[in-house]
Amino acid sequence: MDKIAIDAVLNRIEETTGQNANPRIAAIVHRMVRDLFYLIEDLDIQPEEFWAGLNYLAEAGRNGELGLIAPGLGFDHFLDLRMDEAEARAGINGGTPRTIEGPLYVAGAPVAQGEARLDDGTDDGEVLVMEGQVFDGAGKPLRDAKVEVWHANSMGNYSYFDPTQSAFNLRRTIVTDSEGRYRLRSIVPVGYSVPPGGATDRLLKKLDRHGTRPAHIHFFVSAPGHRKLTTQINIDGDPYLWDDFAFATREGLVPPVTRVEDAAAMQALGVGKPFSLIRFDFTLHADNASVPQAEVARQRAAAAA
Ligand code: MBD
Ligand code: FE
Repeated sequence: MDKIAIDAVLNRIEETTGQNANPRIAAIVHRMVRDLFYLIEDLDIQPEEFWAGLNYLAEAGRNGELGLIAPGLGFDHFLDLRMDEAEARAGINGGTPRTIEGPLYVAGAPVAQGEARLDDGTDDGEVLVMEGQVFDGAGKPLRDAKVEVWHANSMGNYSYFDPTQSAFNLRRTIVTDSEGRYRLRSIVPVGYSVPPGGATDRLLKKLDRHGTRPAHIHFFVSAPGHRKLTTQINIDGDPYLWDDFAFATREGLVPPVTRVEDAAAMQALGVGKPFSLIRFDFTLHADNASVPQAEVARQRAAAAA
């Protein structure tokens, strides 16, 4: 069709919008419909392709996979880059880089003061100790900061979504001590892969892509008067480190991993084998009214601790 005819039908559709419409929603819907009409025209989308696409999205929604398709197509990372840019425009620079939350956080994890063991003892993976401090932008330690941490087990699966794991396995909230310190003992995670044969996997295969993330650990770090940080660290050496299906690996989020084989250190930890040690500090920005808040409201799973 020519542009005049397409715009004519688009205008007819938009004109049905009532006086009391929500202006933001109306603007978004008009723009989305317009862009999709032109996509149909420009790519000569056939009716069967249109319905296949609609039913694909419906299935992905029913199976809870939209939260995987979004990062797989780069949307989550794009939103991060836009937030980075908004902060830079407001003069907010430096600090620990953000990276995507992903769809696998569960609210309500047990809270511990200063340090916590995250694993329930059933995973034979390599023991991990991770420790560090939370600082403000001036380098002052933040006491009573909340370090919410969650990660996959050595099969790449997350508790709650993987019902074979105990409740809140590999999930905790750690409150920093008077020097802003946190410390955790856990097991080294393995990278997550999207469910085989699911909507995300099938889409990625059509694109000749994989659906694997490098091994990573998620964090929300928050303190009163400061912007909430959503980030991850990666386990260095993972073959997918810079080949993440969710595009979330960033410079500054790949700390060195030290292998500790010292007998006294192993004894102090109560482990009879070498373990991995990661030191990582977080730096938060002060609250700033001239930029959208960093905390993002979205639907999340919640369970009772
Ligand atoms: C994950 O573990 C994850 O962190 C993201 C972003 C997407 C899917 C699984
Ligand atoms: Fe993850």
